[in-house]
Amino acid sequence: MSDFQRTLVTTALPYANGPVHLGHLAGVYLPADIYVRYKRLKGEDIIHIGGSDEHGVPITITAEKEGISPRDVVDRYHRMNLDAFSKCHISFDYYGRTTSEVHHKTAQEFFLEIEQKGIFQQKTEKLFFDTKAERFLSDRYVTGTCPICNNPEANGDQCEQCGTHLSPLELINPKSKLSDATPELRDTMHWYFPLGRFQEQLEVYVNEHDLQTISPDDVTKRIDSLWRSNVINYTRTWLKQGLNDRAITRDLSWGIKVPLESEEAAGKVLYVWFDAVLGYISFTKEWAVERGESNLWTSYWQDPKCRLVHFIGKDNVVFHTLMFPAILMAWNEGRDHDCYNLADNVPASEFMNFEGRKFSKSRNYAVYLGEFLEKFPADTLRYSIAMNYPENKDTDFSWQDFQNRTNGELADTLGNFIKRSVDFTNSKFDGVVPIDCPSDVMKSFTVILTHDNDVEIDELGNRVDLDDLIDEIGQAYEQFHFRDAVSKTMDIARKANRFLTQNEPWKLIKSDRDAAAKIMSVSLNLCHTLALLFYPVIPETCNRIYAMLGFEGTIESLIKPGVSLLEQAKMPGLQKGHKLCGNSEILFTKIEDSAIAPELEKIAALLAEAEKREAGAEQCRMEFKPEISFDDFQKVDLRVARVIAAEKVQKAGKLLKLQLQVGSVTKQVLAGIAKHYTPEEMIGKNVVLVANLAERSIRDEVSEGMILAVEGADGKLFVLEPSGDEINGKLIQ
Ligand code: B3M
Ligand code: ZN
Repeated sequence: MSDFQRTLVTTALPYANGPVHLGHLAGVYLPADIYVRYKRLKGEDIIHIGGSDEHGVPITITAEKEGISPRDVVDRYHRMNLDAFSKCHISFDYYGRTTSEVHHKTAQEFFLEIEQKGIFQQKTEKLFFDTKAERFLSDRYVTGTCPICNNPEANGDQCEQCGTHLSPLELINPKSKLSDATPELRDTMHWYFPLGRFQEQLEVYVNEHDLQTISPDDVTKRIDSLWRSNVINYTRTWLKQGLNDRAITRDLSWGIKVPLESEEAAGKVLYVWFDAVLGYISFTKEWAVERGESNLWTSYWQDPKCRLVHFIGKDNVVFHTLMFPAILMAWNEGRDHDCYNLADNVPASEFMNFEGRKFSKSRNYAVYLGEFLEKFPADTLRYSIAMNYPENKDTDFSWQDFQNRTNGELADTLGNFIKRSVDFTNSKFDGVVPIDCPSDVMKSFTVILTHDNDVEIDELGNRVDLDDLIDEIGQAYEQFHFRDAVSKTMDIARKANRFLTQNEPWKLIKSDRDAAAKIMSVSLNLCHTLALLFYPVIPETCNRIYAMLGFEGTIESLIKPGVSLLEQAKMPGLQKGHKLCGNSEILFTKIEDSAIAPELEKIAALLAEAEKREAGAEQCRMEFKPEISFDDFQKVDLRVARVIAAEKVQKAGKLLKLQLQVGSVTKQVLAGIAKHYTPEEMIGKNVVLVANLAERSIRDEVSEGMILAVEGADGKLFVLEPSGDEINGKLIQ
């Protein structure tokens, strides 16, 4: 396997602009915590760094809405999220904040390094300026009428009603959200990071992590470094389209100041994404200082023997597979020391839905982590969510599923097995392990049941040993298959439970006390094994099992560098004479229907609300525009045209510049379809052109008409394509 000596795990920094919900937990924080705990259990050197993303426009908007300062907003949610994470036993080694001094310095240091190398570009663009508030307005601060659906309250970046992504310049009657004033366009200069400059380097980097392109010799050696197909796909889509320059500064007051004295830099801050990813570095520095070894952070960032792993959701992939690596490449360029490692793996999750719907903070359809944990124990949630981990497709979490898993798997299987083993030993063997556990019996506990039909064999016809089962679990963790690892762990509990039930020590003891003693010593040792194996996912419960088994310290206290407790789980850990604590407890309380009934009611209400909203939207679509006369319609000149050339418009991610042949004339049209069609796909298509539309200019380009398209599911646009022979240039009527 790989020769990394330590691991740095980072988790996406949630915006300190709202509470984290179960979707966040499922996609990012829980899998990361499970992975980190698993590695710690193996005695490996690993740290988990996370924190709050405290910059960005949504935070200032919340502050303005509530009439408080951005600082108040981030203080509130930082505390709230940190508290929820800690209640959920997410064991960060450090949880920082991007408003910290160390972080501001770190981000500025990166900016200056890249600026001094002359890598940034500066470009002047036109941006709305609020003359009353004397501020440039970022997209979210502009509102106006949507040019697509006429919603009078569309945002400068997107229309919530029709879902279209917009630029503020496209809004009809734009207004500033700050003062209601009509903003004016002014020139503003910004720094751009030329992502395209790193295209080749990034391709080499991605190739090393893609099963399709990695050299065959490396596949087995670096199997844990291969990226999931979703991560590869998102990244490749970007690479294929060609990487563009990205603005990394903004005209805002809340954020990290551009660290230059020049007039141009005044009033500008770093773009929140440029600063946020660097938070991982700043927080590792702060962690090292807190430990009293201020240089220790370099062992995790600058020593190639450390493996960097980013846990994120699918919406953040390219920031972690392209932007952040490119920023680090820019830093590393021309240096032979203090170079940063690039991520070795980026296990990005798909989404976990709730009761069949996407979580949505803005629509108030969410279950927040902190609130959930006020009603139910963390471990039951952790287990259920781990079993629903959205590894390569979206999954769904429901109250029913939560209840079933808690009652059936945790309580009836795991809890029941542990309690029966301990109770029986307490009552019949004075709470003492009666004999040394025969390790061969423990190893093959799944087959000593002797009923032939109960023998567990794998597809190769081999007997399934405990060692093999544990190795498989380990492999699943190493490769980020969390659901697989946890369900295999539960399988061992199931087998252990069956071992106890089918061997019936309560009957056996009447005729053969030694035989019953043997069963109990194996069972108790399996309890010990399960406590270790389940530790990554339900740590609190495992510590309670440990206490019931008569151990003084917690499992954490057993963790030692270089000692694998996972290996120890394969062997008997309780020998003859070991005294249990003497009591037993119910590890998991079953969830009654009455406990989830109010939750189901709440969900039903939220769903009804959502449906009403959607029905409303549907109706709105059916409310036709005001009547026009036939003559009015006749004024519109619709023509069949053919796309003869197409290209992207620089700086306007949504626009394609199309050259259309309409009979003997050519016309240039800018169409907002770049997210839906590549230039190549458009060439050769017949389209419907509004040929007599007044000329408009967008982003310094002229558009001499428009082409017709319809919006399908998820906002995808479909261009109307008329078909027929020799129809080019013909009037549509
Ligand atoms: N705060 C976006 C998000 O929460 C952003 C992640 C930053 S990771 C460096 O989805
Ligand atoms: Zn709209």
